[in-house]
Amino acid sequence: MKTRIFLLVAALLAFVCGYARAAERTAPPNIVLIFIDDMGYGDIGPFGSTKNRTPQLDRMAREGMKFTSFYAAPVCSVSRAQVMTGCYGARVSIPGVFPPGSAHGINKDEHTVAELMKTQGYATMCIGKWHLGDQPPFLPTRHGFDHYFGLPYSNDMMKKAKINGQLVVPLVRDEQVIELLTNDAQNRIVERYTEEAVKFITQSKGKPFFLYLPHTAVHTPVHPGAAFAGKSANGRFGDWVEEVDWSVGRVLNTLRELKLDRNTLVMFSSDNGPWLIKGADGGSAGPLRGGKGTTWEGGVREPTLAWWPGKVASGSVCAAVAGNIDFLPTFVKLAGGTVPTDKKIDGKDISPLLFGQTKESPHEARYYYHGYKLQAVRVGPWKLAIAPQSEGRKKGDEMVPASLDKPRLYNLDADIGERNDVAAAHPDVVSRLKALALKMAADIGDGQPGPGVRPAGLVENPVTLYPTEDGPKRKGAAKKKSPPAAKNAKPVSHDALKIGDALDGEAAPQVANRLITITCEVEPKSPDGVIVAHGGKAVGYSLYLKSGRLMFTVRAGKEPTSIAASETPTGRFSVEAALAAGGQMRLAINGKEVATGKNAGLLHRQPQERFCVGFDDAVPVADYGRASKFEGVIEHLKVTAGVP
Ligand SMILES: [Ca+2]
Repeated sequence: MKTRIFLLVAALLAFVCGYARAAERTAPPNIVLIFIDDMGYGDIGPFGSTKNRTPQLDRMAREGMKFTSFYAAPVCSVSRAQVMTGCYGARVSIPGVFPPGSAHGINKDEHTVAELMKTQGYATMCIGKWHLGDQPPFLPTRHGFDHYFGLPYSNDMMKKAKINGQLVVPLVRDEQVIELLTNDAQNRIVERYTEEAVKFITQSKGKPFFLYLPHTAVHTPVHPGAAFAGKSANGRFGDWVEEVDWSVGRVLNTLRELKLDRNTLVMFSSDNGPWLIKGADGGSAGPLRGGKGTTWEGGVREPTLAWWPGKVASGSVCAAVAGNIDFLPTFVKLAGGTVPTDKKIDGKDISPLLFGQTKESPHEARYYYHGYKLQAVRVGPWKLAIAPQSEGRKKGDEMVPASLDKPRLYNLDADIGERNDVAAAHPDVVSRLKALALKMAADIGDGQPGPGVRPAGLVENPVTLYPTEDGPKRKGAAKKKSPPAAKNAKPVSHDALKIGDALDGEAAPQVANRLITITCEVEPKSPDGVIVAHGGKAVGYSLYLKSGRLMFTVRAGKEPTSIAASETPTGRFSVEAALAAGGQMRLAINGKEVATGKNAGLLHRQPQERFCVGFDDAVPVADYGRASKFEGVIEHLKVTAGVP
C-alpha cells in the first residue's frame, strides 16, 4: 500500500513538474526595454569605457549578448518614434524633436509596440522620457501603455512656471502633472524611475509584462543622485552613467529575485549618440566619428545589450546590422503576436540574431536619415555617404561634403572611425549602395517627404502641460503682430514643422473663404526658394523668394496674383503675408509694409494639395524660377485662417 501511495505521489509530482516545465516553455516572455538618453557608444564598460565604472552592465554583457552595429536616430523624438512604431522616424513624419506644447505628436493611427503587446495580454508601463508629444492625445496612456510615470520630454526643456516663477519640468503620472521639478529635484529622477520599475515588475509578476524604461539620464543638465555625485572618475557625467548602471542592476536583480530572469528579455540601448557640444557633460562615442545630431556612426550607433538567461547565449556578440526599428516586430513575435500589415514598417524580427540562429542581418540595407534628408546607406561593412555631414562637435560645425554624384565610401569593419574614403577603389559597391539609396528616397523621400510617409498627429490650440510665464507672453506678442485681417482667429503655430515637412488634409490650414495671415522668421541662404506653399494651379497660395525678392502669390482661378517686396534684406528677417477681405494682399518685412495688391477675392475652396514648408510639391502655385527648395532657416511659422 505504502509503495502504491509513493508511486502515485511520485507520478503526480512528475506530472506537475512536467506541466510546470511545459508552461515555462510556452509562457510568453516578459520584455523590459531600458533606453538611455544621449549615452554614447563609448560610455559603458562593455563598449570600452575605462572611465565610467559599470559593473552591472559588464555583468549583463557577460551573461548576454552585445550588439555592436545597433542603430538609433540622430535625435530623441525620432529615435522614440522608431521604437514605438517600428519605422524610420521620417516615415511617420517625426523628423525632429518636439518642444513642449507642440501641436504635433505620434499619430493615433500608428500601431505602437505597446498597443500590440497589450493585444497579447501584456501589462504595459512606460517609465521615463516619452518625447512623442505632450498634448493629451499623444501621451503614452493613449498609445498602449496602462500607466505612465515620467518627464514627457527632455530635462533641459524647462519653462518658468506661472505658479512660482521657477524653471521646471513636469513630472507626469498617467495623464496628470503631479509635480513640477526644479533643477535640484532632478537629482532623484533615476532613483524614482527605478523604484517605479521595481514596483511595476513586482506587481506584474503573475502575467506577462512589457516595461519600457526610457531614462531621463544621461541628457544634460546632468543630475546624478546624492549617492553617486562626486564618486566617479569622470565628473558628474560619469556619476550619472554609474547611477544608470546601478538602476540596471536593480532591475536585473529584481527579476532574479522574483525568478523571472529565465522568462524575461531585457534590452539596453540609447536613443542617440553623445551630445559632444556639451563638453565634459556630453559623453563619448568611443572610436566612432561624430555625435548626437549627426549621421556619422557616433551619432546613431548605440551601445546595446540583450539579456535572457538560458535563451540568449552568455558572452555572445552580434555584429549584424540591427536597430531600434526592430524592437517592435521582435517583441511582438516573442509575445506570440503578429504585426498588422495595413501599414508598412521598416523594422524586422531580430529574434534569430538573439537566439544565435543566424549572424546575418535581416535588413537589405540600413538608412541614415537626418530629418527627411537621406545622408547615408549601409550594407554589410560598407557605408556610403551621399550628403554633407557635420560631426556635431560645435554649433555651425563644418560640413564634410558628399553628394550622390560624389559620395564617400567607408569600410566600417576596417575603418570604424570613418576616416578613409575608398569610393574610388570600389565603384561596384558605390553603384550598388546608390541604387538602394535611390530606392529608399523614392519611398520615404530625400529632403522632402516621399510617398511612403504617413502624417504625424496634430492637435489644434496646443498648450503646455502647466501654465508658464513665457507661454502667454509669446502668445500676446504674436497677437500684436497679427494684422487686422485675421483678428478674429487664433494663429496656429507650426513651430515644429521643418523645411521639407508638409501637412495633409485636415492637418493643413483650413483656408476656404478665410482671411489668411502667414508669419515667420527666415534666414535665406540662397536667393530663390519657397517658404510655404499650399495648393496648385487652380487654388492656392505661396510665399517665396525669387531672385532675392520676397513674393506672395494667390491663385483662385486661372490667373495668379503676385506681389513682390520693393526691397528684401539679407540675413534674418521676419515676414508677414496676408490675404484680407475683398482679396486685399499685403506683404511686410520686419513689421514694415513692403508690398500691397488685390486678388479677385478669397480662396473659394480648400487647396487640394499639401501645405508645404520650404518647398512646393506636385503642381506649383507660382513660377519659382531657378529653385523651389528653400535653403536656410524658417522658424516660428504661424498661420491664421480667420472668418471674414
Ligand atoms: Ca537623446
